[in-house]
Amino acid sequence: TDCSSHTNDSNNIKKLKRGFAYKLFYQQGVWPQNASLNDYYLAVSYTVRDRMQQMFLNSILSLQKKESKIVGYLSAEFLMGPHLHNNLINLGLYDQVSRAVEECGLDIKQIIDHEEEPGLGNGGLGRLAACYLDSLASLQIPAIGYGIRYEFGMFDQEIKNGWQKELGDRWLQPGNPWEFKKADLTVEVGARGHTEQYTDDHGNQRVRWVPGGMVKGIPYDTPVLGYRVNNVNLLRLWSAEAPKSFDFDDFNVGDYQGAVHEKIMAETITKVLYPNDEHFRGKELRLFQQYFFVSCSMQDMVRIHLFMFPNLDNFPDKFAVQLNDTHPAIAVPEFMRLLIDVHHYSWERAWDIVTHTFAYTNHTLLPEALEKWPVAMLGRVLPRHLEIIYEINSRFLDLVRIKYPGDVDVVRRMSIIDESGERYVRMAHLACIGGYAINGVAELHTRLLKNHTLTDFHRLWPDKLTNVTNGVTPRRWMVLSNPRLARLISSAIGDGWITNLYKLRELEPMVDDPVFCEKWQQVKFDNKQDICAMFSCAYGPMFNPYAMFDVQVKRIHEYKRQHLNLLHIVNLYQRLKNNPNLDVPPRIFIFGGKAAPGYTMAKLIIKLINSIAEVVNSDPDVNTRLQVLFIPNFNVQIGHMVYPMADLSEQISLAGKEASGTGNMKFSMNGALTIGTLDGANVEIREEVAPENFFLFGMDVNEVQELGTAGYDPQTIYNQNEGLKAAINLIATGHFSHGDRELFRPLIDSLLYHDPYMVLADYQSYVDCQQKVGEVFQDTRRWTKMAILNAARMGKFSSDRSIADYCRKIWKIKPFPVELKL
Ligand code: 26Y
Repeated sequence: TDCSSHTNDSNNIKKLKRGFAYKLFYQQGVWPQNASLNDYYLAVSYTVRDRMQQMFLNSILSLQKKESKIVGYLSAEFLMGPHLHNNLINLGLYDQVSRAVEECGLDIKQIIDHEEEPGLGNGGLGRLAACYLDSLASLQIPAIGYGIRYEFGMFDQEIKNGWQKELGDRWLQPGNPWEFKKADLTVEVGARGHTEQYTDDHGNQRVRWVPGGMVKGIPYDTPVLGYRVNNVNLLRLWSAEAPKSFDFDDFNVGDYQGAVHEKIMAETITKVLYPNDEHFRGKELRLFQQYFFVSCSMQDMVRIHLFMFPNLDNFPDKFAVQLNDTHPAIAVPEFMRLLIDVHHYSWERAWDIVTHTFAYTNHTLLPEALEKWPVAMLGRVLPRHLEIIYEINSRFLDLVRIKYPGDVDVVRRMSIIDESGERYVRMAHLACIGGYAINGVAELHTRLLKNHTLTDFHRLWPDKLTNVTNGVTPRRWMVLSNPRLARLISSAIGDGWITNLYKLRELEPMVDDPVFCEKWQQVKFDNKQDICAMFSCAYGPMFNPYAMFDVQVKRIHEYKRQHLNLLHIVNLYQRLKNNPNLDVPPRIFIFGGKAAPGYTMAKLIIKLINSIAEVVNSDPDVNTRLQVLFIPNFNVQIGHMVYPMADLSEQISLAGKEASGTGNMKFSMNGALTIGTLDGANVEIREEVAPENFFLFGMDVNEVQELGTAGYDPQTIYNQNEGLKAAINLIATGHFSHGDRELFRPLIDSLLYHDPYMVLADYQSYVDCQQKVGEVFQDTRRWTKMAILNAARMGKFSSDRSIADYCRKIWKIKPFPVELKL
C-alpha cells in the first residue's frame, strides 16, 4: 500500500501541475515562461479552489435541507488573513502542492507570501469572527458569515521618521481568486425618504417606507473550509452598487453628471473600513454601512428560508442569528420591518419571531466604544426604523414599569433612548432587548457586564446573560504558523490535538524528558532565527536569537498600556547604563500594532517606541543586552511569524478594560510565557496553566475600583518612586527626542496629571515582576518546562471549544456532516 499511495501522490502532483499550466494559459492568458509571480499565485489558487468545489456545492445543497439549522454570523468585520495556505492545510494538500510547485521551479512559500491578505477588520473582534468561521466549518455546523466587502480594508502602516503613516489597502487590485460574485442574488436596500400610512386591499391599516433612494447589494461568496471535513461554509460579503447606473431615462432625464454622481455615492458605501476600534464616532456613512449589510443579509436569510418553507413562522428554528457586537444591531428593527411591512405579520407575532432569532455578543466595557446614534441622524437615514425602535422601546418600558412600579430611574437607565442631553439610540440596549441571549467574551468580562454595564438587564432577565470565553483556531495559529512546533508535538502525541486541543495535555509528562525539552528549545530558537534573518535585511545582523524575545503586538491603545512597557524599558536602559555588570539576560523588546489615524496619543506612543529604539539600539553600552524593535504593519500575515518566536507575551492592560484578548491565547499555545494583569481571559489562562507558570502583576479589578473611589493621584506615585521618576524625566528632558522637550509632553502630562489607565499605579509591581521574569529566563530548563506546560494546558482556548459552547448554550445546533454525492 505504501507503494500505491506513492503512485497516487505522484499522479496527483502531475494533475496539479497540469492544473497550474491550464490556469496560466486559459485564466491568466500567459505561457509559463512569461508568467509573473502573481500569475503563478492565481494559477495555484484557482487550481486549489477547484479542489474545493465538490465539497462547497454539496455543502450549499445541504444548507437547503430542512433538517439543518444554520448560524447566520453577522459581523461588520472578518479579518480572515491569507486564504491559500490555510486552504492547503485544511484540505491536506500542502505537501503535494508544495512539491508540484517545486517541480515548476518555484517555491511554495514565495507563492503563499504573495497573497494580499483580506484585512477586513480592525483587530480582535474581526479576527475572532474569522477563527469562529474556521471552527464552525471544522465542527460541521452549517453557517454563513455575513459582512461587508470593503474595497479598502485596514490601512497599511508605514513608519516614516518614527511616525505612523497610513496607506490605502488596495487588496483587490491583484485579483481575488477566492470569491464568487453572485449577481443573481442581488438585493435592494433603501435609504432616507419618509413613511406613510395606507389601507391595503383587505382594508388593513399599514405603514410603508418610501425611501428617498436605493442601492443594490451584490454578494461575493468565499468558501470557508473546515479542517479535513466535507463541510464548507460560506462567507458572504456585500458590495454596494447604484441600482440603474447610466440609465438616466427614468429619474435623471439626460442628466449624465447626476447619474454618475449617484453611482459614485452608492459605491462609497462599501468603499472603506473605518479604522477606529474601541472608539465610537457617529458618522452617518458608517451607520449606513451597518444598515446596508444587515438589510442585505436579513433579506438573504428570508429568501433562503422561504425557499424551503411557506412562511416565516418557523424562522427561528432554521436560523440562529448572532450579532457580533452592536455593529449589526439595526437587524432587530430591520427584521421587524420585513416581517410587518413586507410580510404582513402583526407586531406581536413579528416580535416573537425576532426575539427568538437574535443573540448578541458584547466585546467591550469601554464607555467610549458603546455605539449610540443621534436620534435625528437615525431618523433621517432610516425613518421607518426609528419608528419601530420607538415602538419597541415604548412596549419595553411598559414592561419595566410593571416590574418596578414607581422606579422612574430604572426606566431612564434602561430606555433605548438616552435622553440625558442630545437624544441618542443606545444600540446595546436595542440588542439586549431584541434577542434571546447576550454573552460576554471571558468570565471576568461577563461578570462585569452583570454587575455594571448591563446590570439592569441582568436583573430583569437573569437567564439571558451568559459567558462564552473566546478562543482561537489552532489550525491557523499553530499548524500553519508554527510548523516546527506542530511537527514536534505530533511526533510526541499524534495529531489528534489539531481537532481536540485538550489532547495537548498529553505533553505534560514530557517536561521531564530532557530530549523533548531540548527539541522544544530548538524549535523556539529556529523560529527566532527566522525573524532575525528577516529583519537583518532592514537592520543588519543586529538581533541575537539567544536573547529573550519580549513581545507586545496588538492595537495601540492607552488602555493596553504599551507605555507601561516603555517605562520598564527606559528603567532597564538606565540601570544598564549605570551598572554595566547588571545581571539581566539580553532582551529584545518587540512591538507591533496600528493606531487609529485620529488617535493622537496612540500615534505619539508609536513615535516614542521608535525614538527609544533609535537611541537604545545605537548605544554600544547597552545594545548587546537591550534592543527595541517596532515591526511595521502588524497584520495576520506578520502574526504568523510573531507568535511562534515569542518568549514572553505582554498582556498588561489595566484590569477591567480588556474584554478578553485573543493574542494572549496565540502566544501561550506557541510556548510563550505571559506577563499579565488579572484582566480579560488572562484570568482564565492563569487558572489553566497554574499560577506558578504565569507572571502576574498589578492591581485586580477591585483594587482598581477602590483606588478610583479613594481618589487616584499619579503625582504622588511619581514623587515617591525614584526609578519611575528617573524614567519619566529622561523622556521629558528630550533624551529620546534629540533634546526636544515638547515632543512627548502630551504623553508625560497625561501620565502625571490624569493617568486614566493607572500606568503609574502598576509600575513598580510590573518592574518587580519583570525582574523575576529575567531570573527565570536565565534558568533555561525551568523556563522550558513552564513553556511546555503553558502550551499543554491551552485546550480551553481553542475556538472549537468556544463554538461548541455557543452551539450548546445559545444556538441549540448540532453538527450536520456533509456527505459527498455526485
Ligand atoms: C464602534 C466602533 C468604532 C468599533 C469598532 C471596532 C468598536 C469596537 C471595535 C472593535 C472592538 C474589538 O476588537 N474588541 C475586542 O474584541 C476581542 C474579541 O472579543 C476581545 O478579545 C478584545 O478584548 C476586545 O478589545
